[in-house]
Amino acid sequence: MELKKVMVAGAGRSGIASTGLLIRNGIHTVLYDGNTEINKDSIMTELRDSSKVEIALGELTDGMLKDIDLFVISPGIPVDAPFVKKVVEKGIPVWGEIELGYYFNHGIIAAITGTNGKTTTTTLVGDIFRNYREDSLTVGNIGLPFTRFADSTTEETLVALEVSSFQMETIQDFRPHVSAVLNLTPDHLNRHYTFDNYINAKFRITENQTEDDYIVLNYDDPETMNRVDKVGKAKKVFFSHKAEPEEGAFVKDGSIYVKRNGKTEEILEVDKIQMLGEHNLENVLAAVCITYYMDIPVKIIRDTVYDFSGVEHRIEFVREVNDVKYYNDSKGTNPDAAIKAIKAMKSTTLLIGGGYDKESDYDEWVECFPGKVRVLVLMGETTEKIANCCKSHGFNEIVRVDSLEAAVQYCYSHAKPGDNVLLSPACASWDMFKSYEERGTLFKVYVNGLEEK
Ligand code: UMA
Repeated sequence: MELKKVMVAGAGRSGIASTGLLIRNGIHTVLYDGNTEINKDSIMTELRDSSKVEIALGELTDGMLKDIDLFVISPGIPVDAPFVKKVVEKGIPVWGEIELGYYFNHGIIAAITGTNGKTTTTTLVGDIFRNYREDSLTVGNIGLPFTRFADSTTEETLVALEVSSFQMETIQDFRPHVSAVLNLTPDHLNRHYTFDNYINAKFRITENQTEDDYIVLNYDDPETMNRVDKVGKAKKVFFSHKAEPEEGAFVKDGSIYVKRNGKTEEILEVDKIQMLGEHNLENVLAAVCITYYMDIPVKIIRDTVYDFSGVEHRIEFVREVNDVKYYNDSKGTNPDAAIKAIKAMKSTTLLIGGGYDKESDYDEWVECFPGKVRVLVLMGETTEKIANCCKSHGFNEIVRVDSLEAAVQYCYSHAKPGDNVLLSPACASWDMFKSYEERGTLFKVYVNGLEEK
């Protein structure tokens, strides 16, 4: 397809990166956003070469779409948004930001999705890549848009790419060399409506792969394995900490092994992994599997895993004050992730939860409170929904606050020596914050401001 004039929708991180890529490649670009309050000048400054860019704000009109031969949407924009439907009706192709990046990419992609563990696994895979080859990238849903770097890749570049269900809804030819689906539990149902739609969006990651590619799947995850026969043409390899799959990574006698084409090789010792929790063992197994099948030497995989202590905002230890440990799990944006954080706590916990309503079901989360959570400090849009759920499960230790700072102050005054304070909201952040990163960063600022008594 010849790209002469492209419209990019959404002036967030992905939209600005996509616009930058297009203008770097000499393509006339219109950056569109529904929000009329956006500051055009600051976007123009960020884009540097602004001679090839127009910015259009407000309602999308027919006039704005004149001569547009491709419409690129940011992941936060639903494919059924009325303005996107209008574009489709006009016969203009609609790509997501990942598809645009793929169009300009030359590198070898390992794409990683799943409900939880994506960021940790992608970061670890990216670290292994970097220790093997300087020419490598860690990008995608992780927070650094793929389009920011896609056109600077060479055939040698190793790309660790985190992808979300939102991003997979809008691919066309996107074909990673290795794809990985880490696990599947209900999430983002306000956007995808049903769990099945959400799963189908995620499995599009395998759609264009061929026999020369690999699909890495979690052998222990029932929802993933239920669909194993319907998944793509690529060679399937598995990871498991409970069983020994025919092909892939597994745990035996305290070590991780990989079995490939009938040959088994020991990779590393489980005791030497620094990250807490069973879910992190799964993340390591996935990363081992992905990189081993990309022929990265075992020594590099092993040394990188031993060095890796986890990622920011994911069960991140912040500080100990008055014998109370504070953990930032702002990335616990759905009940499943938040359950994993509670399970990783070694003593009673004051839990800070609640936020943007993704229409999740909180029952399983609340069911794991007894014996672990002393008090739940609630904030944000989902406060009453979660409070009602707690009531129906007989959990009454609830406190309502109207800010994150107040939540931290409450925990500081009420925690007993030996307790943990855990921010793990089970909800997205978008009701009170720009992102989970902003929420986690502010939490750390408040915690770092607490004084020893
Ligand atoms: N907008 C419209 N119309 C709409 C909706 C949004 O014009 O109907 C505009 C908004 O006014 C705003 C822009 O779109 O200006 C925002 O775009 P965006 O929401 O796609 O945000 P980005 O900053 O581009 O961030 C996106 C991802 N955001 C989402 O998927 C919601 C980031 O994932 C990702 O890190 C980033 O691209 C870089 O690739 C965040 C996320 O929460 C971390 N992801 C979800 C998750 O992990 O669960 C999927």
